[in-house]
Amino acid sequence: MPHEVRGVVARSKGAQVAIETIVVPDPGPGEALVQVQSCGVCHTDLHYREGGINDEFPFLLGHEAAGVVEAVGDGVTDVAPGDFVILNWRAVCGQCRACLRGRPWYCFATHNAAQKMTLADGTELSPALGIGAFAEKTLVHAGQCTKVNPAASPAAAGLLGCGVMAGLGAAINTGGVTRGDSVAVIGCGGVGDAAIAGARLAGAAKIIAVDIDDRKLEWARGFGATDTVNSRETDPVEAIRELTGGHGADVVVEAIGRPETYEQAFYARDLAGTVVLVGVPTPDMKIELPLLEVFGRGGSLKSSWYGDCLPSRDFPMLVDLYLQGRLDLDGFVSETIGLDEVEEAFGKMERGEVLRSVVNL
Ligand code: PAD
Ligand code: ZN
Repeated sequence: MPHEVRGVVARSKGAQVAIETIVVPDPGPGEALVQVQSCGVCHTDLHYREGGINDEFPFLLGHEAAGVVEAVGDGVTDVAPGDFVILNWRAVCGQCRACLRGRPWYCFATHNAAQKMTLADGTELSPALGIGAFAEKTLVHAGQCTKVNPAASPAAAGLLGCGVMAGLGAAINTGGVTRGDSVAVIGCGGVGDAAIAGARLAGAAKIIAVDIDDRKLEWARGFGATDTVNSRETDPVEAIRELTGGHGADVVVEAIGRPETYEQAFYARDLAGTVVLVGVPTPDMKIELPLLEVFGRGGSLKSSWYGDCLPSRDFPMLVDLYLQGRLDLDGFVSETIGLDEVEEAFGKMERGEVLRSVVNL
């Protein structure tokens, strides 16, 4: 029997989102039906609504979620009804060339549910990042459910499902930040602050937060920034060099996705340092750099998708660190809201008033 639930749908490009009745099928082979408890509002949901990802409207938004498995389809053995899970958008296939090379965090053929959720009239929905969790229930591939300790609050745990994992992983997994490193993070929204928290967890000695908003810099200190730079007032490249003995930082994380801030990151790193781009640019953006500088500075220029995370490895570990009080996930939850407040939350996000608004269901 299909389930009729409420969900937040973006019908067409730029139109305000609205709550609609969603029809969720029972799980087929390899699938899981999840009762969503919390789902964070991420920038990517807004990108979907604006048609910035693709044109496959209508979208069922929401993808940064935690909940309880209600039912599973045939052949599912890793999760069972009653399990507390974080939903992920990297259900690795185990068979693509990245998986076969032992690098499943680059998996090129991740799994999603085979069946479609629909509107009441049968119109097929495109779930954001293959999840669609601004809904009372959602249908995913069982591999998209990562079991974690149920002692964690769903609002905090769910954030590991996207933005916080992306930032933490950009620092730890992609950037390889380690004990004693100097790290600079440009852009201190939810993703940048998570990179700061990740750098602190990894033992970085100096963590420089850069933003154009003093309120964001204040929050960044709370997550572990040792120094802050308002780049509206101060040249961030000069400031980062000054704070690192004139050299630049070992690892610079760009968490905005703009050419000018990428360029700052490029010049603010030490020789042989690492730049990690985790901010998502738009298709029109271009960057020009002297090739001799690219060569002469050595080191590496990397980009980070989903923090190069492996959900089965990283989510349970990070939830445990959270429960031990070593990772402040609650600090990312600026407010909890209802399903009917997602549109308002987009506004707050754009005005920089929140790190994360989290829908509680
Ligand atoms: P956000 O809008 O909350 O944060 C962006 C921050 O950048 C804000 O604090 C701004 O004040 C600051 N900022 C803006 N312009 C500048 C500037 N010129 N100089 C300095 N600071 C500036 O977004 P977010 O933290 O949720 O997301 C950040 C990016 O990460 C965004 O592009 C998002 O799409 C991307 C993202 N990537 C992944 C991934 O897998 N790579 C996952 C999730 C989100
Ligand atoms: Zn996201």
